Amino acid sequence: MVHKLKIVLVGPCKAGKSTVANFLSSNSENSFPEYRPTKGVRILEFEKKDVVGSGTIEIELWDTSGDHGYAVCWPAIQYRAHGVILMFDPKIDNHKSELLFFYQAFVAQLNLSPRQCLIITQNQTVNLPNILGKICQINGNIEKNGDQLKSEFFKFIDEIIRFATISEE
Ligand SMILES: Nc1nc2c(ncn2[C@@H]2O[C@H](COP(=O)(O)OP(=O)(O)OP(=O)(O)O)[C@@H](O)[C@H]2O)c(=O)[nH]1
Ligand SMILES: [Mg+2]
Repeated sequence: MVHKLKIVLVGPCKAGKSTVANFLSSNSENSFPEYRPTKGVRILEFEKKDVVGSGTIEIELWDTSGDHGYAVCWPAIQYRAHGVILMFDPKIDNHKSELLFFYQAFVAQLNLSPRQCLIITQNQTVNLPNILGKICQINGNIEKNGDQLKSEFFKFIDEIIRFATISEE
């Protein structure tokens, strides 16, 4: 039985990772302060109640920096991760190629199934290269799509729990 899930949130700088991580982990109202780059990684802990077969489970959301200068920390960040969320902003030049880079560096590196992976696209959903086609993609706009973003995130968590439980058996 899984009681703690480690989910790693990766993607280029300014993709909106920390903003979305704050929104998903708290019940507070949305706020969009000025952009402040994450230094290395922040770990946000929160609970999901009433998980079938597990009761309450603890979620560790690892909100990483998009700065490749922290790549020396990536093996520690990847260690025993149950799932990866990729985030990017299609309006920013080079974010699509960065997305593929982070896919290779995290999802492929960890040999994860598409079910253990989620793509959050800032403000919209877009067509993605075939290699990412099996991964569920959701709109990360908090003001317009906040409720759905939260419910899709928790559906993703349920899917990972199911996957982790089956793998343990
Ligand atoms: N209005 C609005 N602004 C957003 C939303 N999501 C992110 N932003 C803004 O977009 C910028 C992105 O900042 P962060 O979330 O810190 O970006 P990050 O991906 O964590 O960047 P690094 O930590 O440097 O890797 C911030 O200025 C946010 O306020 C959103 O849903 N709505
Ligand atoms: Mg950040």
